[in-house]
Amino acid sequence: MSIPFITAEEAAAQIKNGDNVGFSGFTASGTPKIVTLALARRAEELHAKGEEFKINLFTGASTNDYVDGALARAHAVNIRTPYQGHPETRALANNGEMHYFDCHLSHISQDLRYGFYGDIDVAVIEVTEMSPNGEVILGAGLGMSPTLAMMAKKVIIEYSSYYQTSFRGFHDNFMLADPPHRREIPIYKPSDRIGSTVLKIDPEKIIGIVPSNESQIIQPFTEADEITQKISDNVCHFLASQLKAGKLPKEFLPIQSGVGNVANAVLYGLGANPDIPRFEMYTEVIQDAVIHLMEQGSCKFASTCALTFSEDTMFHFMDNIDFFRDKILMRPGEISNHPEVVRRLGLIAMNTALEMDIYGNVNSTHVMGTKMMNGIGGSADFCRNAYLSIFSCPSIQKGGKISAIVPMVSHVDHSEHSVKILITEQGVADLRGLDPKQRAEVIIENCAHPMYRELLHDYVKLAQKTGGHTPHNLSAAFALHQAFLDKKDMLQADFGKK
Ligand code: 0RQ
Repeated sequence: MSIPFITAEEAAAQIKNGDNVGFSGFTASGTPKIVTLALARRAEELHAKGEEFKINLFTGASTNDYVDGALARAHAVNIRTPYQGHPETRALANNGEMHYFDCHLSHISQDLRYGFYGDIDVAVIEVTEMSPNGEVILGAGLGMSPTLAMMAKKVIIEYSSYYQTSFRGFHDNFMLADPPHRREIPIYKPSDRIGSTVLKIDPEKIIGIVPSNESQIIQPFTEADEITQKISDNVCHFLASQLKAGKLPKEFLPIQSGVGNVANAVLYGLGANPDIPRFEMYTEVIQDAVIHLMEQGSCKFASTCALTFSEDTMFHFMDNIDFFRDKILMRPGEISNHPEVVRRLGLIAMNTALEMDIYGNVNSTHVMGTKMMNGIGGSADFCRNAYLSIFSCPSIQKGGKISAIVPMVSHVDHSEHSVKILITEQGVADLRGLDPKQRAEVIIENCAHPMYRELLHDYVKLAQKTGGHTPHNLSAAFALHQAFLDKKDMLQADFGKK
């Protein structure tokens, strides 16, 4: 059968109010681009006529302005999951217009297959090559395309000619059988391929192909500032010291690294550190730094779900694609982040926190306990199961008006039972083997900013009057947060009168 070429508008017209719609991609990479823009225009036109139009939006991870931005501006999203990082989507999540539920990225594909969220009415999948029998080569982000392709009642293909070089060979499409039939995932080292380079989509379900040449538009990273550099130095020295002390195998272990400036600086730092052996990565996203480290020889291999490169790096990658062919595999998010593999390979997992408390609980998602920032993303997939789980962040924010070390986190994403190491620009708190009272001492002394240490010690003294294994004074535990909300400065908290 021949599959017709259609316009983005014709494709968008196939999506109905209330549909569950799944999009390919992971972070800003590999998402559809022009179908979503047409869908946003369609929503605006229908709203102008007084008609309701909202979809339920499912993706592998966060997306970009083509998806989250355009659809949020068009007020076209009812339910959103599993992760977002766009200011306009964030605003809708926080003002209650959009129902956002934040979900582990390794869970979303299986939760859809389990039927937790209903059917997928339409999937829109970006591809870079396609054969008439429905075999496609995906783009720069794999996300949950295998699950979407299997579940969707209708599939729209956005055929991208932006990628000028063939991506054939970089993908490892694989889908797990669901319980009670699930077996082990046969990945014993980051470079083990378990699936297929092509994704097979039933051609009967494909309603049309929309040609596109839109770019990914990913901004390059800014140079590391002094604080970011200090955090990166602390992470690198800590890992080198663990190797020296025999607490990490001498071959080193694969690295998972979150997204952002700290993650980027840490990777450059590891690459430049003569005490760190050449390493592999088993991670969910690779950014510009990894390409540089591969060319330099310090990163040997990366298993990832997406290539989240700035435009210059993407062109550099495509110009030199043969060099990278045996060094990168892109897998579905449920495999790139799978706890079974994370535990087996013994990853060094490095993620970023908004705030950490004196006992080692971490908040990555909610500002002052209430306002959603992005979501948990893949951080917990890795943190809970890693060999070493490290969380880092600057010790203060907003010119010192906020301390990242607080008596009790205002929202818990990663509990004290999963978090092993905390790192700020001030230093490293190694929590392994410490009881809560010992942890509080180490975290305050090594990680809190000096301007907050006395206040935090005052809290500990007050909490110890209540006693217990993990001392807290429940009416004072959020005094720093309350001081920021009332007086715009956590330092105004006062434990003297409690
Ligand atoms: O505010 O934007 O107004 O300047 O939060 O903070 O320090 O720039 O940190 O951009 O690295 O993001 C945890 C959000 C960190 C991110 C988080 C304010 C601060 C600033 C941003 P401004 P920074 P980053 C891989 C794994 C969860 C998902 C995850 C994240 C803004 O890393 O979303 O790990 N992680 N995914 O001023 C109030 C505090 C604050 C605060 C920072 N305690 N209170 N505001 N800020 N701390 C990715 C995937 O899963 C695909």
